[in-house]
Amino acid sequence: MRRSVSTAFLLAVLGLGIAGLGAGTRNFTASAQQKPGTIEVKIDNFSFGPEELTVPVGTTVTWTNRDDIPHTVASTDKVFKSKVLDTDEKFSYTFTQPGTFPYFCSIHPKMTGKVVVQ
Ligand SMILES: [Cu+2]
Repeated sequence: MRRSVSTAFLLAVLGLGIAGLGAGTRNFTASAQQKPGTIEVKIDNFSFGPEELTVPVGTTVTWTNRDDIPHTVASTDKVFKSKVLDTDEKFSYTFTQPGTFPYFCSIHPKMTGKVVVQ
């Protein structure tokens, strides 16, 4: 009798522990999805891809020049500006303020893009 009671008690504790673990895992997943990370923008064939993107505050955007000619990444409002990027060179900027950040290539001003930070 005593043994069966303690077994039932143990099973109950185990069950609570597993339920708690499950809740913990869900919370962890939710916060991981909200965490800002790094977003890649490819420069290729005289265009930025994606041309326009929306990211959470704190996100780092990395532009990589996949074209075989040099380009730059220059903020229209002079918030950031890369040096001239040769093929496969990268430029990164971390967006710490919400807002809309249009940019262009200063060598080919018809190349434009936009980052919206929320
Ligand atoms: Cu360019």
